[in-house]
Amino acid sequence: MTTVSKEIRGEIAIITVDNPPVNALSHSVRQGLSDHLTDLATNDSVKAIVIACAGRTFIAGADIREFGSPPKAPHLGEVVDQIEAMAKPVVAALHGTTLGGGLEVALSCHYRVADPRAKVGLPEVKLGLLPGAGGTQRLPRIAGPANALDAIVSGRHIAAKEALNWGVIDTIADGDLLDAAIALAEEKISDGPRRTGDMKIDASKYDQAFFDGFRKQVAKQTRGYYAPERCIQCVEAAVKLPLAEGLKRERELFMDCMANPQSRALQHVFFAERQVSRIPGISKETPRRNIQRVGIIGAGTMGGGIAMNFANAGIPVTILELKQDALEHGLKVVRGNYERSMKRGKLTQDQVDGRMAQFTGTLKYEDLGDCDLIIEAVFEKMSIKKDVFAKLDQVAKEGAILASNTSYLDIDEIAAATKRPGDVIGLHFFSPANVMRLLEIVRAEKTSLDVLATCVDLAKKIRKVGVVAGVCHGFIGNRMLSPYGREASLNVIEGCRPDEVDAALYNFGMPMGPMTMSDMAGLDIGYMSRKERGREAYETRAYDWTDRVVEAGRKGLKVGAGIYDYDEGSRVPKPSAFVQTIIEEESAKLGIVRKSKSADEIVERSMMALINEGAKILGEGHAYRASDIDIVYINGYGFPPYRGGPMYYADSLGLKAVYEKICAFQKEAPRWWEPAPLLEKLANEGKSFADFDRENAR
Ligand code: T1G
Repeated sequence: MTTVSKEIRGEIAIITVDNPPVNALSHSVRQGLSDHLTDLATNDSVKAIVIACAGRTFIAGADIREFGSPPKAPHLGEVVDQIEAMAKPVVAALHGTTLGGGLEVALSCHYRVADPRAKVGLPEVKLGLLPGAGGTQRLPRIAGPANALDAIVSGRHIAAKEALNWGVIDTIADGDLLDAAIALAEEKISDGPRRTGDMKIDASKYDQAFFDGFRKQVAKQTRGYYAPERCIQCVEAAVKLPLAEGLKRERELFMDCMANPQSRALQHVFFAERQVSRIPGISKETPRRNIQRVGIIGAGTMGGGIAMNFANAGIPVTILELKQDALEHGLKVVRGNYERSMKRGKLTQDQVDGRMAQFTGTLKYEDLGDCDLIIEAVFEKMSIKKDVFAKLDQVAKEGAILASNTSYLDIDEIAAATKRPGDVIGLHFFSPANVMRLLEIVRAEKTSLDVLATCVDLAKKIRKVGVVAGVCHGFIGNRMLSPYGREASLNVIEGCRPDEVDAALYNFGMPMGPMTMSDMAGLDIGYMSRKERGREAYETRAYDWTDRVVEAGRKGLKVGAGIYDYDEGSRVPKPSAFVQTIIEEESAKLGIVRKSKSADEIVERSMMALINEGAKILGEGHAYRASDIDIVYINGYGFPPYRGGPMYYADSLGLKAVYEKICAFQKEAPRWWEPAPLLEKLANEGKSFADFDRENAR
């Protein structure tokens, strides 16, 4: 199939790229563009050229699937330079998401027109890279270094209107995009080419203080990442150097990022995130249920947050509470969330009102009778969940999907409380539910395929990353969190201070340490769960000290004291002498001679526990892929994406080394460190989790 075609209309030539699904700049596209441009350069009857794309979007970037294989000429940089050097005006017609190399192609054109809904961006940094075909040199020239730094270091999508204000596009099409592009091309015949590369930057306005100020501004969000600093250095080069030298510098820094392990890890995450919706037995032909209205039981933090996801997607919501004041409070919190977004400029008043108009509040279960999906977000107690589902069995219409938001309870047991177990599924949202992208879709034993398929599609519709998990205590994420936290806690009782453990894991790349996270979540949740399960069910050495903290009334941040002290109104954790005394007393009771550990030892112990549990989950079939587990941990728990996720990280260490480390830990604590059988098998076969995923490709 020809990926690049050409047609001539009067004096205008139209080059069309057609390389589904996103017109990526595969070799055939680069070759096609170059050949047609060479041909048109000498065609005197053609006075101007339009470059457009078929399908859903203008070019969305280099073909990521070609990374890792030796690049084939013509290289993108050569094509981009060829476009800019054309003697006749070249106009880009932008629609969809013009990203990465696609925007670099557009910037090398002389003029640009966009569909009103078009977006542009340079998201290479999200792949551990930087725009490597002139984007870091041309965007600062046309939009200014400040906007260029914003776009290149954040990788965000920029709407057409903002791009127009930046000068990145010349006009927004009013009507047919191609017609507008042809009209612009005709108009520019007399002006001739306007080369972005020739535009000048007033270097005096962008001194070292400007760049260092930007570095400070983005330090928090780019912590641990390799590419952002190189992106900034490229823009510095654009300010200081002529185009040719700047392009050379960009090439050097691009290759530097490409060679850094973070880029492969981030590319792994990119594809892994797109794998999660591939479910065995589900195809495009699998029937789906039509979700027109959603019922939410519980208008608390979780219920309200969950409901917002559907309202945001334009799906009407009926939200049920037991008491009027709780219902009103819940809806008030939801409105407050939207109004905060409005204050940040993310929503207009009309949009806030439109979202709120999607909500119907009720105190009566009967009012859920017209819902196609009902999600309960009530108290995390099995008896209460079963009551709710028994009631739903009475009131829900035939074919309604009944979902529990439980974070670890047994969905099979909940389903058994109904006469329609095939309609029951787990939809585990992560708090805050209207913000966190992760959704664990828990497939119970009797969940029917069309219910599962419907929920996998629905996750995308509400802009969540939906990962299918099997029924086990804690599903994927919380089940792995448990040993990770246990080992962190044991480090404390054996000699480390809580803040030492937190600092080690924070510096590894976690968003916060496990002690701080426990204080934020509330220590009483784990405390009650342990009391319910009994001392036989858990490692008492790890938790007797935290139980004493709770029994001293220190439930965490919410009461202003937990493992850490907190100043009035502050969320900043401060080491607590009171808690340190409890820790040392508990160590003494256990006859432990306290010994601190290095940051590497602290990280290794928690990471090995995390990986081992992930391997158990994978081996037991409660996750379809190791890469799914990576996506859960990145999106639900903030595992640093530039390390690819816990399973990818294990592969980077080598499974043999991981297995040996776990065996060493097992010698000290046999009960808690049983190596996952799948890990042992892969280690002995010299394989990786990636091999497992390839061999079990769904
Ligand atoms: N290369 C190859 N395949 C790609 C691709 C790409 N750039 N982008 C998307 N796909 C595939 C994706 O794997 C999926 O495949 C299908 O297209 C639909 O994607 C030199 C070096 C464009 C916003 O980083 O952000 O240019 O699973 O499910 O949700 O400076 O895809 O169907 O088989 O995501 O509508 C820079 C990455 C590259 C853009 C569409 N560009 N893509 O989102 O669909 S580096 C990017 C996206 C670069 C130059 C540098 C999104 C999208 P399959 P999808 P979507």
